[in-house]
Amino acid sequence: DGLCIYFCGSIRGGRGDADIYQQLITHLQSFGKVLTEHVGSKEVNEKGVIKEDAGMSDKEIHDRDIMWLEMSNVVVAEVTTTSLGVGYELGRAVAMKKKILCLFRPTPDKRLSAMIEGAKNCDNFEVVHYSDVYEGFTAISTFMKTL
Ligand code: 6K6
Repeated sequence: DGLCIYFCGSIRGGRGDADIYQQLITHLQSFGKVLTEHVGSKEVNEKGVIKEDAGMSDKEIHDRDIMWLEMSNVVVAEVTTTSLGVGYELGRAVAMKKKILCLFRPTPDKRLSAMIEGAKNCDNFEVVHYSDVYEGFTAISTFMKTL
């Protein structure tokens, strides 16, 4: 009930998967509070401009996101669209010893960074390959049961 979830998805790295982020966030909201729900917002474009947040500096965004990351119990990242910000958040989350689930949709021309795929271990860092959003929901539900 008091679970805080930090969702990561590309913003300036490209908004091509924003619809999928929104669906994954909606599913995650049945498990707890998603602190970063704006990541799935249709109001966010590739410049990272979001209506409610217009006027926040990059430093304010960074500092608020790191505070939310510290508050969170679990981190779920959709890593198919390459994003420096998501990679940075995942590195910080590992250092904070957070429970992490990465979701990746493989295609013939796309391989996940070795630094994400290779971070997979038994306890804190999971990487799941999936093909449609329903498989993503299942992966999230399975992961949440291990908490
Ligand atoms: C407001 C004004 C200007 O930009 C905004 C909104 N931008 C962001 N707001 C909140 N979180 C952000 C923003 N830009 C990046 N992030 C965080 O980095 C999110 O938590 C994403 O998971 C990740 C995306 O990084 P990039 O490198 O793809 O932008």
